[in-house]
Amino acid sequence: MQGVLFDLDGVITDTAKFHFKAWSRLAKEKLNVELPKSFESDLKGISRLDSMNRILKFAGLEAQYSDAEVNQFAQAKNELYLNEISKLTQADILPGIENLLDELAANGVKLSVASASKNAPFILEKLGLRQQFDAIANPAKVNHGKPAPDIFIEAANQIHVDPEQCVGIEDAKAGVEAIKAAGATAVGVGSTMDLNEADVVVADTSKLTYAVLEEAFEK
Ligand code: B16
Ligand code: MG
Repeated sequence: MQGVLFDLDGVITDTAKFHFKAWSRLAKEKLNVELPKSFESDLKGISRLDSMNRILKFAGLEAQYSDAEVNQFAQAKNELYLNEISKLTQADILPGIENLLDELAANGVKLSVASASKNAPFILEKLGLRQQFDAIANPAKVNHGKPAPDIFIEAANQIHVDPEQCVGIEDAKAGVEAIKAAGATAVGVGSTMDLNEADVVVADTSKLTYAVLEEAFEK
């Protein structure tokens, strides 16, 4: 294992609740629609614009707005979201992650972020983790979102490691599919039922160690 490719939301920190809060407010205020709680997990790993389009579809409003209006809604959601994540601190790092990053670095493993979020650099800065990573893949540079492999391939390219020599860590089904499609080893965080395509699944981030990742890689 020469590289580890990290998803952000749900692996390094839990931003899904802030995404949901911002999307719910946007949907209520601009579309007069109440989003069901299931959207919190359904939008995991899905890009901002794809999320917006899914919400419009749910509301039965997909043909009602121009591209410019849809973009404006997505931008308004991001402003609400930025307000939430500006409060993030080191205390919001998920359990076990700081230890894992130290262990991996001590073993000479390169670390890269493969998040769909354009806010990833800002979030890592807020968490005090920006310097721990060798690279952050830019989602604006890739053609297809998860479950396509693009962002994981880009994250591996950024650290100059072949995806086959990397382990990817994900909490979303679309993300696990993306890791496998990139040719890397997939470690899932969450329920085995949702993440059945992963090579190894752990229940939560506190179970992520160098040994678990190395074992998944050697499997
Ligand atoms: P932004 P991940 C994803 O992060 C989130 O899970 C998803 O809900 C969000 O819409 C997407 O990032 C885009 O985020 O609006 O900040 O660019 O799980 O890929 O780390
Ligand atoms: Mg995620």
